[in-house]
Amino acid sequence: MDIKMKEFMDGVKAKNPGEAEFLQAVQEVVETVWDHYNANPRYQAAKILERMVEPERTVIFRVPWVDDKGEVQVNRGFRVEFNSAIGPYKGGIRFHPSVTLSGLKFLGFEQTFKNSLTSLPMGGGKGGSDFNPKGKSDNEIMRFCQAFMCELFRHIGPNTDVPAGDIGVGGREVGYMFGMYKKLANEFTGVFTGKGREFGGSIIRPEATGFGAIYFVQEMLKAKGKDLKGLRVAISGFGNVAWGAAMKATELGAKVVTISGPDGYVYDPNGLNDDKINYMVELRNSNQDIVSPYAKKYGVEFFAGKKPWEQKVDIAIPCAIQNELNEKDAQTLIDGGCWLIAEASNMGCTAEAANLATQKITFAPGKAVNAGGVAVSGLEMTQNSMRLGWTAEEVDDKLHQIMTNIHATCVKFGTEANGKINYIKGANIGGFVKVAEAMMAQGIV
Ligand code: 2IT
Repeated sequence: MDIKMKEFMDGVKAKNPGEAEFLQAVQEVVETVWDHYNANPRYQAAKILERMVEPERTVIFRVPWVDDKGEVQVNRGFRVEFNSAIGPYKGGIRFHPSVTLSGLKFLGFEQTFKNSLTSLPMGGGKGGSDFNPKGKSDNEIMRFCQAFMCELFRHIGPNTDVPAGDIGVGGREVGYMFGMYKKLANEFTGVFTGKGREFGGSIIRPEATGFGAIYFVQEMLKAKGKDLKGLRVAISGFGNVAWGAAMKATELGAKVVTISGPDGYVYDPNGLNDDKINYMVELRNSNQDIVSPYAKKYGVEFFAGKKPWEQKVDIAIPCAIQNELNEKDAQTLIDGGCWLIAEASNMGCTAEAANLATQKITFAPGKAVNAGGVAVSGLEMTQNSMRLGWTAEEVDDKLHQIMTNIHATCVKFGTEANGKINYIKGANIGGFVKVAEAMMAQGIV
């Protein structure tokens, strides 16, 4: 490692002790933008990277609520407002027991580059809570969302910070949080995205992350002179992202042979179909966080406690959570003939897995692959500002165009001397340039 880069990273480590996920995300970006950064002394003079790795603001708050038994519960709430150089803070809210400040800082940091890649005017932010939705009643979910919003409402706004869903936060939770915001602020604004269609939500937003991921994979295949038809695809997860990706991949003729949950994974050699995809949604909505009933219903194999990366596939698309695919998994996939890994989850691969896949096969990072979700959130903000709603076709066309453009950006900044596309480098430099230039223009703030 370059000595100056090591010094830089040592400084970040000293300031953020123990924040493994955040440091992992920073390291990946710093490694890939370093040469570009050094070639621009004015960036260094303005300490652009030093400022970029420091969130503009972090809010941490107590979320007390009462469960169905009348017992008081206390969770921790967060909002990391990372960077507002190119637009209001924008990013999802995650409810998951694994949520920590480090996790949300990594997500907010990644979101800044991802949102820049979409070309829409959105800064980066992320929030959430260690609240575990598993097994909670609808009333408990509502009370928690309301308690969470009782504090968060004073920090957000349609021109300040616009949250959305993420793991554990879907249309229902966004609805409850939006309702409480509206009551407290006494304003009907587009302060959230992923809203219900009846109150300003964009058509295609639920599908957007998964659809966008497959549009991006299509572009990756096109660059290789291939297409999706007949390819075997391993997907992990069974939530919103997995659902959209499975639907679009299946529609385009691929065979999606796995889905997974915290309990293990299902191997379905015939591939998913509409009926099975609908059942996946039913499973998710049951709040039980298990996929094993799928295997029982469709008479296929279930592998308890395992991840789907041991199956022989052409393409692997992690759609669940960070670091769900490690170096050993990547090696197993490659040994089984897999030739493309596209992260639809945020930082779905460990650094070692991502590097191995970049060297040996073709790899694309989450901030490019999954940007379709936040891109359609950006389009929802546009529609809210115009007080108009576009048709499914209009939104889908725009989403498709944005994903094609992000791929072109990766090609522009990531093509190596040997002609290979380094998507990590392409996405990081592509995302970095716009934020850096905006920060330069705005002075030391
Ligand atoms: O990780 C992500 O990009 C999201 N959870 C979506 C964020 C958004 O604001 O739509």
